[in-house]
Amino acid sequence: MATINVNNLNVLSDLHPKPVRTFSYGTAGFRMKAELLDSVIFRAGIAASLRSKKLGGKVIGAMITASHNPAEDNGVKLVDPMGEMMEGSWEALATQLANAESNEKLLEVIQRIVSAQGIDLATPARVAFARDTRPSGESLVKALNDGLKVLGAKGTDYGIMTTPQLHYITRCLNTEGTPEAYGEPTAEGYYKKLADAFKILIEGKATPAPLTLDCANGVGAPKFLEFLPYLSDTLPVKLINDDINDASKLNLNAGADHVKSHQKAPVGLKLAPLERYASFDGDADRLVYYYADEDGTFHLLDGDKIASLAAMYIVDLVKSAGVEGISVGVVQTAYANGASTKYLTETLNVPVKFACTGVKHLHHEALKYDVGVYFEANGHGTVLFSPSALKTIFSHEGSNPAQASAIRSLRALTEVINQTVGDAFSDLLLVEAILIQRQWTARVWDQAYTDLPNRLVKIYVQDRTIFDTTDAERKLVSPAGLQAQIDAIVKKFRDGRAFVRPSGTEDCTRLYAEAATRGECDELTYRIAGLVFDQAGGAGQRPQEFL
Ligand code: G16
Repeated sequence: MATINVNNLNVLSDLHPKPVRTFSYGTAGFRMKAELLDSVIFRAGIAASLRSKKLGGKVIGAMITASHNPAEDNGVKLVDPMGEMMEGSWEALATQLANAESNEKLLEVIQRIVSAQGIDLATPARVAFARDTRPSGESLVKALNDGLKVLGAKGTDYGIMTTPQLHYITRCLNTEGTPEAYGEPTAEGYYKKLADAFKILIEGKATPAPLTLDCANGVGAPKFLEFLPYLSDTLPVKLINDDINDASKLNLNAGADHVKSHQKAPVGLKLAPLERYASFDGDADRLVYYYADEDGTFHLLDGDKIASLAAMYIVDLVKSAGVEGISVGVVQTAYANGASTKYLTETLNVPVKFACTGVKHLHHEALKYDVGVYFEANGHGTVLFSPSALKTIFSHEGSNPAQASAIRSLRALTEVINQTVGDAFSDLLLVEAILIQRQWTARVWDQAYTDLPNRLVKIYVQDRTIFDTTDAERKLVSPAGLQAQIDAIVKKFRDGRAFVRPSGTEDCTRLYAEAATRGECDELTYRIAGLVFDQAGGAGQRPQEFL
């Protein structure tokens, strides 16, 4: 029976001392100021090794990124073998490893996990990892590598990649040579898979007008440039905010999170009427679209609009293909605009389920449908096809040319969509393919339903851990009494809805509000933001009016 080399552990752990601080695995992994992360990433390497051993040597992914956060932050997301976010129960184990106060305690936690999980330490462990463009990534990779050495795991460094590329590669490595083989485990394999499927989806259609793509000055920029040749001029795209050499620009007044939160164009972009624009976030797992109408009014096409477009298209395609018994459902969070839920359930007649914030929660709900469309309003999401749906789609040929063509499109759809996790490249191709097939502009897409005016804002407080929620994060249970005060304000606004929850990725709380008109929504937002700031230890400047 293999044992832990304690001397090796001590030597390596001494290189990555733990600061006096408590860490927790948040909405998407550990995430904070990069200077605090060295020991956390080292221990995440141990967590990934243990998880791999537990799963019989399957490859676990580790992505070093802080996604939409500012440049000085960083983090790590751990990826399970099929490319999905690591199982919830292991987040607690990773947290215990991160918080062990000394080498002795760290050894104790490892031993406890080994025994509780029935792990055979002799099982080999494999970990695939990559990082985004943040300068801190390089030294954090060293910490991760040291973590892998503790239990002798084999690490493979995929260099700089988008988060969804690493998720894709993890699944490919684990399914290689099996009937579920997902693709070639390389960036090239990823590009080819997506581009080939996209070309099938748009066969015979005219090339669209150019898309302007804001890359948040993040990893999406060099990677999309690398990807473009595979599309062979089928999709004209002009990149902006593509400077990865000046790290301070990452996500700064640019990218999907900025556009969604501020509901305006990113820095350096003047919107031409009725042209279409899109933004990635810093690690290219989120996507939002937008356009301005003739009078310059800004229109956002966020994750809810993408989910609605995808659901509409898939429902139509399933019907046209004449395939029986494929249920389509959508998963949203409390951030979903009320108008989108109404459109999905009442116009498209598709069931909608709600999950807590975090794609990991939505993903698991979406697995319950044959075709599960899941999107967060912030533009993070994808579509999952169940094994039985795939079997049906790939075993039917259709009894007439129209059905055969719909089946061909459905098959291509299963390939263009990254089924491991929300992926801005793949989602962009999905949206573009639908718009091209329908010959729709962004405005026509937008007309499916009208969003209730809404705001998503950050409120900075001294200690966000005093916030606790219930009811899928829609109600506060603490600070005591605050929810009742929020309810009293919301009641005064037509179609008013609002909730406050602590962020799991940033040191702030988030407030979402919607109401019948823009003016009422802004007033509602302002009043609740002020209330929370005053009653719950606001930090820095009191929230300004949102006009
Ligand atoms: C991550 C998660 C998303 C979540 C977002 C914000 O996104 O993957 O599911 O919506 O954080 O979470 P919170 O409101 O808890 O801060 P990303 O793109 O930053 O990895």
